[in-house]
Amino acid sequence: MKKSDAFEVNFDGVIGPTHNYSGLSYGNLASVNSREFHSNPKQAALQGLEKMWYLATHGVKQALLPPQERPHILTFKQIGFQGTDAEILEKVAKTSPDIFRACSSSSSMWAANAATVAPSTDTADGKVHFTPANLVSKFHRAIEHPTTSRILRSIFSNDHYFVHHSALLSHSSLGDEGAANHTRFCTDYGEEGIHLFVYGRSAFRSVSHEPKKFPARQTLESSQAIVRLHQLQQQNVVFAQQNPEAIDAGVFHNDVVSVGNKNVFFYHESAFVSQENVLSELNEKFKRVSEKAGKNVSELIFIPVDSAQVSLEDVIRSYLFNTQLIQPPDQSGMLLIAPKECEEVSSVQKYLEQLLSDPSSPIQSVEYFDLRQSMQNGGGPACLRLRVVLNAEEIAKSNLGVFLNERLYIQMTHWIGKHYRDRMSWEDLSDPRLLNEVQTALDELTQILQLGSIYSFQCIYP
Ligand code: SUG
Repeated sequence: MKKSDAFEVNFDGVIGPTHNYSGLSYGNLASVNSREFHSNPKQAALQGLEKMWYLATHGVKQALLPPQERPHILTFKQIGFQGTDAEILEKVAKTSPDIFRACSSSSSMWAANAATVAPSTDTADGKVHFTPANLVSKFHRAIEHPTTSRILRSIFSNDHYFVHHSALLSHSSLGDEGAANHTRFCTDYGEEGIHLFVYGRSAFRSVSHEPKKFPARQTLESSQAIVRLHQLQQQNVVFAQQNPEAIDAGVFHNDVVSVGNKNVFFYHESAFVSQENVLSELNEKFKRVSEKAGKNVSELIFIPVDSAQVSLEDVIRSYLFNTQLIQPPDQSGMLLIAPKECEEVSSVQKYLEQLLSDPSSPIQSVEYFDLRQSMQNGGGPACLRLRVVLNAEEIAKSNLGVFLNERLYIQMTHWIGKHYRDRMSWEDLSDPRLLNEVQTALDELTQILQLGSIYSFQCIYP
């Protein structure tokens, strides 16, 4: 098998049937500002599916991750609620509405936070490594990893090719938000890559400065643990601290201020502490692997955006960097998958116009998507996908039932149409019939995707 027979596969989280706005993520401005809005789960799921289908029809390998079961009865039981499922739901909704909301979020849709992944070209044992993110910083997200782990193990079940680690210890010192704070650079997907790990604070070491207002979710120690678990070479790794001012402005994950693909890095000037050092270390390390691969590409291409062009506030309003930077096989230049908000924020629209008119820019086109249902919770195009670099043999050993093709696209459109509500308010969320609707839908989905039993209502999993 040629090394270059490797692909970046985008695994998008299917937006779940309880998608709603509960204002659960302090530090994420969109989430807090949308609290109490009515959501439309059906529209949300179709918006996500349209993005996936666009990429699939442009030759990009696209797969999907199923939503998690919500409301999460198991968590209610673990914290002492007793009775039948219907009795538990009623009790929690009446006595602990905040816990009810936290356990009803469809937040697993933001697959960039599902896990961190290392491709087999970069790991000492030559296998693909997965570590689900513990997401300890937010209660509603900290309950995701056991199911995430089962889903990943079910898709990548062959232990000759795939290694699954448990989520890191659920303690704030090891706060891990997954691939949202990780970027891999390479000359080709099948060649050795450089891994950029971005953290917001250190649990044990004093770092130059930390955010004053909003929480820094990722720690240096968790990123270091992932590097060890995934058997990455230190010479191929760069650690960078996220700029605390950016976190305080609402940049709760690094993928809100930067995005990279292959040899291109697109970022805001206020992304990192000691930005110049971070960039030069990245470039030095990239040059080494590039020379090793014997490629013409020897330097990273940096596309910085400064505050005079686009302010940090506009970055957060538009999600300019929460875009997907894609190399479609049918195009020479790179394509940016952007949310519609980028067309609506004038500084960003102007910036993108200039970028595209520059013939030397590696980014040659932009496609805008209406992902408003997700965006209102702070989740743009890049949040919705987990990138997994796989070679052709590894793809063949994966569960192909989750890879999007025309048949699955049609099945998913019908499935969403059949099972999803088009409005979700607090009354809808606490409607006792919702649980049964969700379980029926998810049970059918596991059959469509050939995943076996992954939900606790299907078996005795914790
Ligand atoms: O963790 N929002 C998510 C958004 C995650 C975006 N992901 C990336 N940047 N990769 C979060 O803050 C809001 C849920 C609510 O408020 O109902 C929420 O969880």
